[in-house]
This record gives sequence, C-alpha cells and structure tokens, in this order.
Amino acid sequence: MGKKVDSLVSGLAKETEQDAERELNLKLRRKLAKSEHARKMAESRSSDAERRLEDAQHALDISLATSEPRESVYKIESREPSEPHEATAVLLASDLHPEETVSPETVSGLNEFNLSIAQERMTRLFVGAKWMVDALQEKGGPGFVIRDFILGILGDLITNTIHPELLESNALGPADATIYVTELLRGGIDYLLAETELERIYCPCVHGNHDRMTPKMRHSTKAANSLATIVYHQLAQLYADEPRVEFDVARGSLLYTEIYGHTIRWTHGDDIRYWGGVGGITIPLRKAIDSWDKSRQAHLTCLGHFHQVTDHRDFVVNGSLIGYSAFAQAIKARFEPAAQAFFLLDRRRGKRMFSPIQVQDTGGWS
Ligand SMILES: [Mn+2]
Repeated sequence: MGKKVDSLVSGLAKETEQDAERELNLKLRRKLAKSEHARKMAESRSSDAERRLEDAQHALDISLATSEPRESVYKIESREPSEPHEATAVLLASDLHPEETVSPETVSGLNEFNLSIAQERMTRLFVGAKWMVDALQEKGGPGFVIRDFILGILGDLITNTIHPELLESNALGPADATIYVTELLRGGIDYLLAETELERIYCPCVHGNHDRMTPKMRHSTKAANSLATIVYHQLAQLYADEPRVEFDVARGSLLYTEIYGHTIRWTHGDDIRYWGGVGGITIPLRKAIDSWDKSRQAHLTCLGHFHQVTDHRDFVVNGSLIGYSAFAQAIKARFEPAAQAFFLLDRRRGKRMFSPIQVQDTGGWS
C-alpha cells in the first residue's frame, strides 16, 4: 500500500514538473515570438528610415546640383539685327549608346544596332543636319540666314556597364566606348567645319545617367564621376585652336545658354522620375520644369533620356541613336525609328522648323 502511494505521489510530482516545464516552454516561446516581432519592427523602421534618408539625400543632391550659380552664361547674339530671318540651327545628339548591341531577333525585327551601324547613323545625322541647314537657307531665295549652329550633346554618350547584363551584350568596354564615341562626335564636327560655312558651332554638354562611373547616380558630383567628362575634355582640347567651335560643359545637371535674349536650359533628364503611365512624360516633365523655373526661368528646355522625340512649345525631348531595343520593348515603349531632334531658333519667333533627323532607314513611313 505504502509503495503504491509512493509511486502515485512520485507520478504526480513528475506530472507537476512536466506541467511546469511546459508552462516555462510556452512562456519562453511567447517571449521569443515577442522579441522576434520587435526585431522585425525595428528592422522595417530602420530600412524605412534609410529609404527616407536616401530620398532626402537625392533631393538635396539635386538642389545642390541645380542651384549651382554659374559665373557666366554663354550668349549667342544677333549678328544682323536688320535681317528678319536670322536663325540659329540646333541639333541634339544624345542617347547614342554606340557600343550596345541590338539583334533583330530580340526586337521582332524592328531594329538592328552595332558598332558599324552606330557609325552609319552618326554619318546620316550630320549629313542630314547639313542638308537641313542648306535647304532652309536656300541661297538667293526667301530662306533663313543661319550662321550659328548649336550641337547640344545631352548625355548617355555610351551605354557603359551600369547593369550586369551589359557586360555580356556590349561590343566594347567603357574605356574603348568612350574613345569610340569621341571619334564619332569628332567626325561629325569635322564634317560640319569642312562642308558648311557656319561661323560658329557651339556645343552645350551635359552628363547622362549611363555615363556615370559610380554604382548609383551622383548629383552634386555628376560631372566628376562621368565618362562624358573625358569625351568633352578631349573634344575641347581637339578644337582648342579652332575659333569656329566652342564647348560649354555642365558641372551640375542643368546648363543654361542665352540665345537672342532668351534662356535655353539643357539637361539629360534623368532627374525626372517617370514610372510609365498613359499620360506619358509630359506630366512629370511639366512638374520638373515648373520647379526649375523657380530658381531660373527658361524659355525652352532641351533634354534626352527618354528616347522619344517630342516637341512641345517650351520643351524638346530627344530621340536616340540606338533606337528600339529589348529594354524599350520590355517597358512597352511605342516603336519609333532612331532619330535626333533638329530645329531652328528664329531670332524673332523662337523655335521653328522642328524636323527630327531620322537616322534609321525603315524603308518607308514609320
Ligand atoms: Mn539613354
């Protein structure tokens, strides 16, 4: 009997012990879950804070880069105030991406691009620009009088290796591509010098997001970290003794020029946040122009970046040299043949004769 009671007691004690253990286990698990939850919350708060810090840094960088006061603004003034049809021709060259390869099978046969096609398209661009200048001047006729030419070099001169897949698909590494594009631009400027009577070729130059040497875009130090700086420096050196060619290179995102008393703003356009949408780039671009105008009013803004030739009263968006690509297809951009913007700035009437130079032969209307 005593033994039975003993074993009963010890059984009960064991159960109580097990209960206590279970209780403790449960408590510990609850505590663990609680602290795990707290850790997750803290983590999300910190990444949120990080994101907000990044946004603030981005905004600060942009405002530093865009408010940078320039000592002098390049000016193109009237040469013949009595001439009613005096104008300056403007050709935009941007988003060239010469070393990037586009195989026809990746874009439903809509485009093909490689180093030699890049060269052909650059030739078409400058031959086309000269043709336009000649056609619009029509010697002895009622044409414009064009003695000044602006070649706006607006960034994305190369594709670079800013995304890992570009390491495989580019035909040249960044250094070689930088040299290649310098030669392409030099060829174009040499052609204009040799084949036209233009008295001045003024080149406002800005930096694109693809030209960067840093993993992420820098704003206040954009020029210092851009391969385009090397291209511009190289070209400025090459034409240092040529009085007909002048370079004006941006240090920040925006560059301003005064033409016939009106301000023109040059920028690449990557500061504009656009994530698609049926409204197109017009809406975010309008917002950007409004805020830029607060620090400095401009009559016309010229930009690249979006690879879509667009002409509005107070802004011009450039096309590209590379044309339609797998990337364009992926973001569902509408097809358009590779083209670069060309227009006149008429001294009395402003932007006139907008006529993009199509550098891709599609064999018909497109
Ligand atoms: Mn581009």
